[in-house]
Amino acid sequence: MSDIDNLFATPQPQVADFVFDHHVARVFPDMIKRSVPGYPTIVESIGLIAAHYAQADTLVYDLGCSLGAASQSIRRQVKASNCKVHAIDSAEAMVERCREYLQAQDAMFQELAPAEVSLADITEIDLAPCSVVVLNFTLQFITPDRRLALLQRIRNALVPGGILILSEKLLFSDAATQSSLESLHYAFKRANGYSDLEIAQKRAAIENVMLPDTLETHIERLHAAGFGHAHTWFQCLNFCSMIAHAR
Ligand code: GEK
Repeated sequence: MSDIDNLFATPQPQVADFVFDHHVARVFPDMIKRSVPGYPTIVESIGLIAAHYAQADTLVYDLGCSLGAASQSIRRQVKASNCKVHAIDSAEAMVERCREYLQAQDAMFQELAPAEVSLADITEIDLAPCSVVVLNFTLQFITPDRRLALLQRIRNALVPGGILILSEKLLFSDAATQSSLESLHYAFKRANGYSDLEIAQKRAAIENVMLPDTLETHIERLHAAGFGHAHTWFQCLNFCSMIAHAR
């Protein structure tokens, strides 16, 4: 169902800003696996973590779900009764394909938690009572001045004992760490078959669209949003995933 990502393989006179359109949706599983170190482990573990924290009669949200990889993992592993997955994305091309992927999963497995997919901007919707919320590499695409308000709404929708799983590319305030992990990330992409041209053009396309923060900024913002303890549970190079606990 997924094609090889060669979107940036030919020279482009002017590299346009990255958008989640039909071209990206078509190659997305290949693109994210070859670009984000640790992505398969993170996705599989999100199901495990969600299963541990999901509570009966609540929702599990997958916000910025793309093609629903995290939702699929959650549906397989969450066993809490009357627990439903709500996957949301603002890109029509992603939502269309996400529905197809989840229907294909329905045809292959029994005993999956039910799932619903919606087209919506996650900075504008009301959230229902939930025990687990997943932002798997989504917050970095939200305009920085809207991030705190989104986290506050998530915090307020979480039931006691609920958690947010937040995965992000990281920046490092220490220049030597930043340079070391950034060059290792490019090495990771080269090892996965991307050329220097593809890496440079993708970087140009994404630099105004995806704005990463440092781990310190994330933790401070999570506390400001009303979360209690927040900690990393995974890091591979400059990509990490955190758990933030609702008090
Ligand atoms: C995964 N979580 O595979 N509202 C809803 N969706 C949004 C918004 C918004 N305001 N802004 C961006 N998105 C996925 C991967 S990709 C990460 C997430 C990446 C969506 C956007 O349309 C895209 O599908 C997703 O956030 C980011 O587990 O491509 O690096």
